[in-house]
Amino acid sequence: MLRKLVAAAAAVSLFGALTACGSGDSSGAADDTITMGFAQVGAESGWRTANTKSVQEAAERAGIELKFSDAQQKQENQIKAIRSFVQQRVDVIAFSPVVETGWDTVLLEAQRAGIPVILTDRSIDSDDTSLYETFLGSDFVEEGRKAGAWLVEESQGESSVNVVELEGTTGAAPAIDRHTGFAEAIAGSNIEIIASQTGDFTRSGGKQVMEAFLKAHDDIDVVYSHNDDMGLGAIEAIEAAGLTPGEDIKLITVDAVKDGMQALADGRINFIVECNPLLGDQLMELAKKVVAGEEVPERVVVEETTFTQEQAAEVLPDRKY
Ligand code: GYE
Repeated sequence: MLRKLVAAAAAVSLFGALTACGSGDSSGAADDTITMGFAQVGAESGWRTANTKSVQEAAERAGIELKFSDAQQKQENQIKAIRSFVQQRVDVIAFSPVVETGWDTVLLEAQRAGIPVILTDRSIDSDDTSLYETFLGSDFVEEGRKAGAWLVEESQGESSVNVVELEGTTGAAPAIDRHTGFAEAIAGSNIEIIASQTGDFTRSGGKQVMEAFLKAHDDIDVVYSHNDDMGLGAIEAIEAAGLTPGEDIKLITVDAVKDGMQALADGRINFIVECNPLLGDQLMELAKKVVAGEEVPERVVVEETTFTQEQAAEVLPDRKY
């Protein structure tokens, strides 16, 4: 509400400025094309690559002009990108916050400039929900629960199960929530997380952390990885240690990108919880509504499933990403 008032005030003062200097054709204000500033996290994983492609292609289809920036997993870069979008007076800003906290100042700047913000993929942790119009993305806690529930089912009859956890980027919503959901699902069971460390959602990070885990523990039964890429890195470390992934050490991952699904079908991963990166079309639809001043839901949750090894083998030939 406040944002709309500020936007109206900004529009009035802009109009005033334009008429005062007697020209109105150079600002782009008369052009109907929507310009979106999109501040992406980076290119850390197969999921991210698929997400970027989806956003770029959907913008093209929707006739939205996209200003795209890659923050290389650094919050300061994303903040800079958002500031520059504000300066360029884009019509709408969409971004996937690399971490959950520390956004209020820059989002207030966007709000004061009358530029609506859409959160996509990851959310922020702020008391001020007027700083963004809507959040389009997955339920990461639910993803963690699905991973834990599968393991509880699988571990029936075992006396104890030792899990090592490869966490996503520290402070990122999917890392926090996937841990929370998993811990909730295994509570009171015979399953224990014996070590947990960040691999920053990258393949090399997953490999490095798994190498260290294997050196420190000789009783690892299961790897729970917050994404496929870190799991694929862990597979390399497990094989290098002379063990068989999927058998000696089981793996559960999240995402279901092609490389992950291939490893699942091949028996090197045991279970994958899907996280859908194809958010582009929904994002453009929301952007059009927000720019037109129409109501949008506060939260749009993406529907997702899970895959066993058999299911992966079935769907793999048609997998788009
Ligand atoms: O699971 C991971 C990526 O935010 C849901 O980020 C996304 C996560 C995804 O790096 O692969």
